[in-house]
Parts: sequence; C-alpha cells; structure tokens
Amino acid sequence: MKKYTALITGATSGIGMATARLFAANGVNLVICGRRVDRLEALKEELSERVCVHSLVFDVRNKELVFKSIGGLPKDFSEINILINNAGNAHGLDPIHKGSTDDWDAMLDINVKGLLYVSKAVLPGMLERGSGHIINIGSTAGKEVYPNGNVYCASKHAVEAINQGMRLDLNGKGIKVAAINPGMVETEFSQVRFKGDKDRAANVYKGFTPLSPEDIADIIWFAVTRPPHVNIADLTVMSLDQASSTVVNKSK
Ligand code: NDP
Ligand code: 8X3
Repeated sequence: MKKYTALITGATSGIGMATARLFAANGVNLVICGRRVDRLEALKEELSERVCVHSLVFDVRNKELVFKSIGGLPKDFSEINILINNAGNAHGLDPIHKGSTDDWDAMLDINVKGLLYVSKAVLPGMLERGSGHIINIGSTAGKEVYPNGNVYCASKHAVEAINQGMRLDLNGKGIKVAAINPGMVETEFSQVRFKGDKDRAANVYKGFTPLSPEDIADIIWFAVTRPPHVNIADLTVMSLDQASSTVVNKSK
C-alpha cells in the first residue's frame, strides 16, 4: 500500500483504537482524535514505533475547534487519504417519555453533527486531490429501531442517510464512501450508555459471544484495501449469536 494517512475519530477506545492499531501495523500514518489526552498520548507513543502519528484533542461537538484542529494539521499530516468517522456513543436507554434531553442532545450532537463537522473539515483536501475514502461507522441501530433505543437509533439512521447522501454527492469525484454497521461489540460503549455502571454494562454481553473491536477493525481494513474501482457501500456485521437488535441467543 502507498504511504497513506488516516484520520480516526474516537481513537481513545474500542473500535477506533483497534482500527488505529491495525492501520499502524499495516504502515498507515495516523491522525488520532479524541477528548481524553492521556489515552491519546499513550496510543501515540505506542504506535509511533511503527508509523508517524499526530494527535488532535477535540470534542466533535465543538465546531470551531474541529475546523481549527483539522485545518491546522502540520504539512506531513494534512493530506488525509482515509477518514474513519467513528466517534460516538449511546447515552441512556429509556422510553421516549422518560428520556433525558441532555442525553438526546449528546447523541444527536456527537453522532450526527460531529460526524458532519469532521467530514466538512476533511473533504476539501480530498476533493482537491480527486481521491479519498470515508468510512462512516453506523450500526444495526441505523437499520432497525429497538425498544428504548429511540434517539440513539435515530442518530444512527441519520448516519445511514448521511452515508447515502455523501455517496450520491461525491459520485464522480474519486472519493469512496462506505458505511460499516456493527451489531453488538464489546467496548466501553455500554459503560458510557449506562453512565459508568460497569455491572450493567457487562451484563449486556453476558451469555453470548459479542463482536470484538478487532473484528470491526479487520472489516474496516478490508474495506480500505479493495481495488481502486471497488467501493464497499454498506456492510452490516453481527455476532453469530445475534440475529437482530432484539434477538440474541444468550444460552451460553
Ligand atoms: P467506545 O465508548 O469504546 O468509544 C467511543 C469513542 O468515541 C471514544 O474514543 C471517545 O473518545 C469518542 N467520543 C465520544 N464522544 C466524543 C466526543 N464528544 N468528541 C470526540 N470523541 C468522542 O465505543 P465504541 O468503540 O463501541 O464506539 C465507536 C463507534 O461505534 C460509535 O459511533 C458507536 O455508535 C459505534 N457502534 C458501536 C457498537 C457497539 O456495540 N459497541 C455497535 C455499532 C456501532 P473520548 O471519550 O476520548 O472523546
Ligand atoms: C450499538 C449496538 O445494539 O447497542 O450501535 O444499538 S446496539
């Protein structure tokens, strides 16, 4: 593979971190992003043994900081060939009449608007070069709605629509657009959803074998290493034990 640079949002944990590690193992230079500086710096130190790594600390909700950070990348990192729009989380799991408006704001602002801001900051360079690859991390929650998942599912349905919209609008401009839609992956996702309740979070993955963040990183790597004329438009992946958001074989 030619020396590429990938910008990964949400690289401090889970799917983003596993993807950063796999990309580094394959010689891809990295711009790793997140809010937790200590984790970003530790990852940068770990991966710098193999590739060039730059870290950007920003909350994807902070529009000004997103544009300033990405627009101000040093020359060696400013040509982003691959964008992994991964930052995001669920906040809460409540019926619609009991949901917290702060949780709704967080999910829509991070999962939807944050993804848009980062994409808008990265796209001009890709358009100028007539090449690039955007991977949007959607979810099975963007394909179906499950009880109490209301606003998280809405945010991931929005990612599904944005993914389609990007592919339509960027057609003919040399930029690949892909959605990777995982089912249940054991990361810090449920700890965030349940506001640090580790027991409740661990319970989500009990009794079956969930996907691992490394499983998703593998699939992202597969998508970005297809021949130039091949674009994985939309890929949904679930654990063998999961058939839908609500049907999971928990007999183990
Ligand atoms: P984790 O909680 O392990 O990781 C989430 C990442 O997103 C962290 O690196 C976090 O970094 C970053 N992030 C969250 N909020 C913000 C913010 N406001 N600004 C910047 N970065 C932010 O979860 P996952 O790895 O599981 O989630 C990654 C993506 O995968 C999300 O989009 C999620 O919706 C999606 N997904 C997850 C599934 C699962 O079952 N785990 C299934 C399907 C999709 P920091 O806190 O340092 O900012
Ligand atoms: C995360 C998977 O099933 O918790 O997108 O919505 S799920």
